[in-house]
Amino acid sequence: MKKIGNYNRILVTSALTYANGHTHLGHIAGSILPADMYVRYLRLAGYDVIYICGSDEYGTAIEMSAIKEGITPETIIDKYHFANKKAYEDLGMSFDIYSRTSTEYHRKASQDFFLNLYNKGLLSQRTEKQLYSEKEGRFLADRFVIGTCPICGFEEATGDECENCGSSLSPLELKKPRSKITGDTPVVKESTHYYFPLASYQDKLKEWIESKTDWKPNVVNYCKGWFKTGLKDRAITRDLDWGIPVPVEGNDGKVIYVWFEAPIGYISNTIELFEGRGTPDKWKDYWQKEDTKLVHFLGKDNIIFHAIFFPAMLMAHGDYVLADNVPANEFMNLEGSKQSKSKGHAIYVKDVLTKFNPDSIRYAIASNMPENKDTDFYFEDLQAKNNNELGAILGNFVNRTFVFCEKYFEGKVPESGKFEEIDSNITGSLISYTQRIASYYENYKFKDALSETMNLVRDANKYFNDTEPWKAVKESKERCGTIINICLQLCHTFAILFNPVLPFTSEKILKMIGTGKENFSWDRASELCLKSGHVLNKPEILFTKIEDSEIEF
Ligand code: B3M
Ligand code: ZN
Repeated sequence: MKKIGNYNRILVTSALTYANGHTHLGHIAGSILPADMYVRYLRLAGYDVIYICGSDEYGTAIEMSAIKEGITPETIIDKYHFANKKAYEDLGMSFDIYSRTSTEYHRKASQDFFLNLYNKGLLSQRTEKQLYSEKEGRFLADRFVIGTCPICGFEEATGDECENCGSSLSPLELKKPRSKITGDTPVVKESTHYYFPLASYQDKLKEWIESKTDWKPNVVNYCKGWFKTGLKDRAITRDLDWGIPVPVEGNDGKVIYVWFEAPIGYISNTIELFEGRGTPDKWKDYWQKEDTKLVHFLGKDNIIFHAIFFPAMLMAHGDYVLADNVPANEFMNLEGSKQSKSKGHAIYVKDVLTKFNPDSIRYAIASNMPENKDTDFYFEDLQAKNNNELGAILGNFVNRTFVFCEKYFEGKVPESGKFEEIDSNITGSLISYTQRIASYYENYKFKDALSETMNLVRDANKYFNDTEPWKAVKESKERCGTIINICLQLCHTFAILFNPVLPFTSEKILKMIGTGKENFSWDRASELCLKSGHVLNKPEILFTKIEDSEIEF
């Protein structure tokens, strides 16, 4: 297999989606689509890569939704796990596995991990004051309590984190705490919990992050901010009904904290993947060999857990590789304010898929991806991108090439004659285009990768216009054949280069060409792969126009 830097294989994860609601475009823009584009590119380029994702099914987010809907947590997770898995599939996400944290694999992996640290004497037990709701008869862990963030003053911070400033919090730090369910002011009561010694990892984490020269500035800056405040030890158990039991005797009624076990879900899902493939030990290559490149994709609200807390857990354990990169995205807001399933302010994937082509949705999000700052999603933008770019540039080029070939060359790839300068210019540009686009993908610059790919199609349209095949066909059939041969070669190139962002369209173009996947790799995108005389299939329309009435809600 091909090496990427010093690495022999790549392990890509996207933040696990809480199975307490339908997945929305914010998740797609933050962590799912960039990862999917990245792995699709890597596979085409011939790297050994696996892509792991799944549902996050424990924690107070799930228990809270169950209480609100008056059903059991099991019912909630079953409903949303399968709904979200399907929504992602329908949107073309190419996970190697989309599993869940309620599996036996995950229970075992999480408890083993906990015990590994416990047996090393790393976990201390501390009796601490906690918020307790007398009315509900429960401790108000994490999202069961809301209040004002002590760092930024945001009034709706939850007991585990502030979604406004990204700080990780504990319930007692909140000002004006109140129960999320009843609104009551809680009392303080004591409980005993296990603590992870995060503070003692600060120096090691800092050194590790400072050694990273290619991390995005937004991610590094968040981390620097937390180091400045000083990392604190964190409780990793909770008094809750829903969760993975603490695997140490004398802890009845206590479960492992969700942010301790959820990232272990990446590991347990990898174990399940290779078990299913009949090579049960192979997961270790990806997690335990130093020549693995581990990359976590996520939204900015999850940076602390992937760049600080999980790496510290992995350091403490000692058997695992650490992330090579954590290319977190900012948020994609919905016409000006944050998409949030808890607030019902979001565009759900399942809904948008009933109206629009999945590739148009992917393209609109990718071209507006919040790589360095928050962006906004507008339906007008989806319409404009679909009509003016996908339809008018890509669809138009492919369509006119095929229609022309059908009309004048009986739908067969014509012979190519001697190249003129204009021919050599466009075919010669393919090597530098594919190298440039590859480098954008490898450096997590998805917007640039996409716009450069579209620039090549713009060049192709210009080539078609400048060579005027409709005139050439009258003057010299041979010259016209060369032009159409080149245009068809370019269609094959587009099927490859657009695969990361437009997988369905890529398949369609390939089907129209009818050569199968024999030359379907990144290296071949700069070559002229089609043989003259090859019989093409009938052209299909790639993108239909989105009318104004279709984006009125
Ligand atoms: N489920 C948080 C979220 O959906 C969480 C991510 C877990 S990644 C291990 O924002
Ligand atoms: Zn805050």
